This record gives sequence, structure tokens and C-alpha cells, in this order.
Amino acid sequence: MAEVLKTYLKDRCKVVDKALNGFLPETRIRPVTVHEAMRYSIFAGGKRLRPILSLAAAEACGGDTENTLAPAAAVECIHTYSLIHDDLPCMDDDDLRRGQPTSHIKYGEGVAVLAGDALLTIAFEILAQTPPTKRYDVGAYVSELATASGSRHLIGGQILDLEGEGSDIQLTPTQLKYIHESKTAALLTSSIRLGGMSANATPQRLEALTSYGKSLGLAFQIIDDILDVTQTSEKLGKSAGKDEATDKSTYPALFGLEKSRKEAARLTKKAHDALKLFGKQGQRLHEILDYLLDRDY
Ligand code: GRG
Repeated sequence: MAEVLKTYLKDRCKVVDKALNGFLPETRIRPVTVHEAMRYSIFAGGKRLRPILSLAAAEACGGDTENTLAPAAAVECIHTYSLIHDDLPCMDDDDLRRGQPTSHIKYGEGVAVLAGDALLTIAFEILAQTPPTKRYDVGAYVSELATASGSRHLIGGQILDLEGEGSDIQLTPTQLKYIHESKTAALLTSSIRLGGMSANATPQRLEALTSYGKSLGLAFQIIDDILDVTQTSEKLGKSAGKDEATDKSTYPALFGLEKSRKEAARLTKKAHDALKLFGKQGQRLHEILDYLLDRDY
């Protein structure tokens, strides 16, 4: 990764962490256990990709970072809640996440469910603090994130994933694409759109950010599936090799590694193309795309 991008990502991570620290209840506030568990998972060492994308999208629209801190923190809360719940015994049943024991291993299932619920709900409390712009009011922000996190997208994708588990029937490529679009690409796209909206993006720019997000999101999940096959748990900070062990339908399982890599590269190119109207202002969004394609964790 280029040194400039490395520094940028590190710096943005710090900005996001500081915002999250300010928005989340302190651990001395009652009920202590749930606040501890919320912070445990939030500060366990994620890449902060979604909030960084919000900030970079706002930057591309000429926005001020300060106005995008609330949506950036909100999308990370939704993402972290989804990981806590995804790791539960009734879902993926995982004991490692972000290099640490999962929430239910550390705190027990009941607390993990509630910590996830609390992160889901506080996301909207935080999001409502985003300053409105000429084009977008708080209702527009809330509606945007609620739709992406709800039964038609994030939860919808998870349901299909869950139903596919343990079944001998391989999913068709169309079904698999639909799951990836719902489970992964929708929240990534929404993170990017919220960044643009908080910077008063024109409808044309918001449309471009949407198509950038959709292609990036799909490519991201394909790469995630590839890494599950090619990397170690230590490197990923979560259990590797699980998809194969559970006979899960993934891009590598359906098409093989080589074809999957090619598809991720094709989608990445499509995402680059979507940014044309941003010119130089879109530079960070371009750089993040290239980093995601080449990432090894
Ligand atoms: C409501 C019980 C209940 C469960 C909902 C919605 C949901 C559970 C789970 C979402 C599904 C999910 C985990 C999708 C995977 C998305 C993905 C590739 C996550 C990994 O993202 P990274 O690599 O993670 O950005 P870090 O840890 O770096 O933030």
C-alpha cells in the first residue's frame, strides 16, 4: 500500500475512534456491563472501512469532516452490531472476531445480544445529530440507514445466508449475488451515500456514489470470501477456512479462485469508472478501491 494512503487511513481511523469514544456511553455509566460490552466490540480493532468511506465521500463532495462524524460513527455501530449477532451460536457460531474472543464468549450470550441491540439503536441516536444540509434533513439520514440495515437489505441477506446453511443445494450465482448485495454491499453503499448527503451532494453526485458503493461492496465480499480460503485466522483476526468447512456457497466455491479474483477486479474497475465526474476530488475514493482489491486481511 502506498505510504500516503497508509498515513491517510491511520489518521482517519484515529478521527473515527475519537468520535466513537465521544458518542458511546462511558463504562462508568449504568448499566455498566452493556456499556463495557459495546465498547469492547467497537474498539476491538476493526479496519473502520465504512466510516472512512463516509469521510472520503464527504471529502469528494467538498464537505467538512466535522459534519460527517455522526454518520461515520453510526455506520460503524450498525456494522459492529451485525458482527456481534452474526457470531452468536444461533448464527455463525464463532469465537474469534477482530483478533479477540467474540462478545458472547467474553460476556455470555444474553449480554452479547443486548450489546448488539444497544449498538443498533444508538446508531440512530448518533445519526440524528448529523447537521442537516440544504438538500438533506435528519429524516433523510435516518431513512437511508434504516433501509440499508433492515429486512430488505442487511437482515434480508443474513436470512438468506442462514437458510442456505446446512442445505446440500448450492446457490445459483444470481442468488449468491443477491445475498452479497444485501448483506455486505448495502451498508457499504449507505455509508458512502451518508457521507455524500452530509456534504450536501448533488443528486448526480449521490447517484455516482451509489454506483461506486454497489460495485465496491460486491467486490469487497468476493475478496472477503477469497481471503477466507487463502489466509490464516491469525492474519484475518477471525476464523479462516470456515466457508469451506461448512460447505457454504461463496464465489470461490462456485467459480474458483481465479475467476473470483477476475470478477473482483472487473467490479473494482466499474467502481473507478463511476467516479469520473468527481475528477481529482475523488482521488481518495479511487485509492481506497485499489487498497481493497489488494488487501490481504
Ligand atoms: C438480527 C440476530 C440478528 C442478526 C443480524 C445482519 C447480521 C446479523 C449480520 C450481517 C452479516 C455480516 C456479518 C456480513 C458480513 C460483512 C463483512 C464482510 C464483514 C467484515 O467486514 P470488515 O472486514 O470487518 O470490514 P472489520 O472487523 O475490519 O470491521
